[in-house]
Amino acid sequence: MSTIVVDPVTRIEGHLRIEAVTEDGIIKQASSAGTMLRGIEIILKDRDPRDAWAFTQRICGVCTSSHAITSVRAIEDALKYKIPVNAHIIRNLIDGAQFVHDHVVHFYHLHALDWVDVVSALKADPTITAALQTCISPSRQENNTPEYFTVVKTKLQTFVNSGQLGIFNNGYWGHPEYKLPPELNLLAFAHYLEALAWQRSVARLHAVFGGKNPHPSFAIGGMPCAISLHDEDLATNQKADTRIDKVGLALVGEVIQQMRKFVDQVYVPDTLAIAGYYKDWFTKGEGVGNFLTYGDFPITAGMTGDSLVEPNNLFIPRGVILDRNLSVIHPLDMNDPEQVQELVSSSWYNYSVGKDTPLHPYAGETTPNYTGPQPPYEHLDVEKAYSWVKSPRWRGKAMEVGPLSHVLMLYAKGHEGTRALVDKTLTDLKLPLSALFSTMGRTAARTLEAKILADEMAVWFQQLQDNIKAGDLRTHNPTLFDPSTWPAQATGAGFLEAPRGALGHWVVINNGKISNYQAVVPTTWNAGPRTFVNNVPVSGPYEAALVGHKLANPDQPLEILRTIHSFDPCMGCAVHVMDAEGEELIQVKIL
Ligand code: NFE
Ligand code: MG
Repeated sequence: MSTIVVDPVTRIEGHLRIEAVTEDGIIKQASSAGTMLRGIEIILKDRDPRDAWAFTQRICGVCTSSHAITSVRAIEDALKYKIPVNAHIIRNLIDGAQFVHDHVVHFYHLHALDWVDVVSALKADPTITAALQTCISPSRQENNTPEYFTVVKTKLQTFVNSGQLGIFNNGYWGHPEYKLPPELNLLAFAHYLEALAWQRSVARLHAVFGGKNPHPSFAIGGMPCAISLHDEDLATNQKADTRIDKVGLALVGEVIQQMRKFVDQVYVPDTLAIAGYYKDWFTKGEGVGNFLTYGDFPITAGMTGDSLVEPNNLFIPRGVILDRNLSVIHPLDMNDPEQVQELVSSSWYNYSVGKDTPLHPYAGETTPNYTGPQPPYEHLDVEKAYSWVKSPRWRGKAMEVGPLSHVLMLYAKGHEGTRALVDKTLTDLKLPLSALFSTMGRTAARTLEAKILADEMAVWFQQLQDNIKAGDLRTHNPTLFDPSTWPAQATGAGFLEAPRGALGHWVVINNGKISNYQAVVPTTWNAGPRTFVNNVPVSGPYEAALVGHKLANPDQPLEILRTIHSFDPCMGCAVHVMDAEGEELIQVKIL
C-alpha cells in the first residue's frame, strides 16, 4: 500500500488535493480535499438582497455570470418578481455563451494536455497534419494547409528550444499513456493556440449584454438593457441612442456564428479524433452513477408577458437519474429538506445541530472549524475531516452534476437533437450507450452539449429579434425594487445550470436584509468528501471515479489528472479565498 498525493492539482481553478491509496499500482481509495476556505456566505449576512448578485459572482473568476443570474433568480423567487420574456432570452444567451466559451477553454487549455503530448508534435509531418485536418473536418476552409502547420510547428520548436516551456513545464511528456500520433498532437496544439484568440473574441457577447466580462453587471427584475427602438436600426446599422443598438445585436449574432463555427469545425471533430485513440477511457472513471440537474434555460418560444422561472418549462430538464438507469427520471424539489442537503461529516465546519446532521440550505450554516494538520504536512487525516468543501447529497446519495448529467437528462427525456447527436457519436466510435458513464464519456458529453447549446443560442437570438421587431422591447420591469413593498420575511431559491453543473442559491430575507444565504455549487456536488450512511462511506463523484485506476507510472499520475479534469473542477466555486497560509507548492509526492 502506498499513498499518492497530488497537491495542488493543476489546470483547474482553485486548490484541490487528491490523496490516493494504491495497492499494486491500482487506486483502492481516493480522498478529494479542497484546501482553501472562502466565506462569501458569511460576507452576505445582513446585506441588502439587491446587492447579493454582485457579491456572489465574486465567488469565482470563471462562472461569474452564472452566480449573478442564480443569485438574482433567488431574490426574484423570494420577492415574486416576474421578468419579461426578453430578459429570459438574454439570460439564456448569457448562460449559453458561458457554456460554449468555458467548454472550449476547458478542452484545449486545461484538459487536452492530458491526452495530447505537445512535445511529440515536433515529430509531426505538417503535410499529413493538413490532410488529417481535411479528413476530420472537411468543411474547414482556413488554417488547413501544410504551410500553416509548418508555421505552428516552428513556433513550437522555438518555444521548446528556448528551454522555457512555461505553462507546459512539468508536463508528463513522453508518458507511455499518451497514444496520439505526432500529426494529431500537432493539430491539437495548433487549435490550442487558435482557441486562445477565439475565446477572447467570443467573450464580447457578455460585454454587450452585461457591460463587461468577467463580472458582468446585472440587476433584479430582468436585464438592465435597452434594446434598439427602431426597426431601421436593425436594418441600416445606424447607431441608435440606446445601449444595445444595432451594433450590439449584430455583434451578438456574429459571436453566436463564430461559436457555432468553431464548435462544429474544430472542437467536435478534435474531440472525436482524440477519443478514437483512447477508447479504453470509455470504461474507466465511472463515478457514482447518479446524476442530478436543477434544469435551466426557460423555454421562451410562445412565452408572453412576465414570468418567473418555471421548473417544468426548461430546455435542460430538472431531475435525478439513479444507478445509470435512464428509463426513470426522479422528480427533484429544491425546497424539500429531504432532497437537497449539505453535510459536513468530513469537512472543516461545525453545525450547531452536530456535525453529522444534514442541513437544507435554507437552514444552512457556514462555521469554519479547521481540525487538520498544520502545514507542511504529509497526509491529511482522511479518517476525520479533510476538506473545506461540504458534501451535498440528494436523499443521502452522492450525485454527479455537469455536462454528462445534462446530456443524459436531455437524452432520457427524449430531446431529439441530443439523441441524434449522441447516437451518431457512439455509432462513429463503435461504442455502446454505457460508454458515456466514464472519463472520456464525460469529456465527450461536454463537447456535445457545447454544440447543442451553441445551436440553441441561434434559436433564442432569432426569438429575441422577432420580439423586438414585433414591438416587444422590454427587458426589465421598472416597477420593482422598492423595499417598502417587501414582506417582512421571505425565502427564495434560485437555480441555474452552470458549465460545471447544477448551481443553487438559497436566500432568507428578514426585514429587508439577508439573514441567511447559501450557495450549493456544482464543484461542491462533484468534489465533496465522504459522508456516511449507517457507518458505510458514501464517496463523492471525484473519489468514486478514481477508484480502480491503474497507474502506469506512479511518479507521473496522469490517470488521476485525466479523470479529475474530466469533471472540470472549480474549487473557488466549491468552497467559495484567500488564505495566505495556503499551500502553493506544485508537488507530487509518493509516500
Ligand atoms: Ni467557478 Fe462554477 C461553474 C459555478 S462551479 S466555475 O460552472 O457555479 O463549480
Ligand atoms: Mg456553499
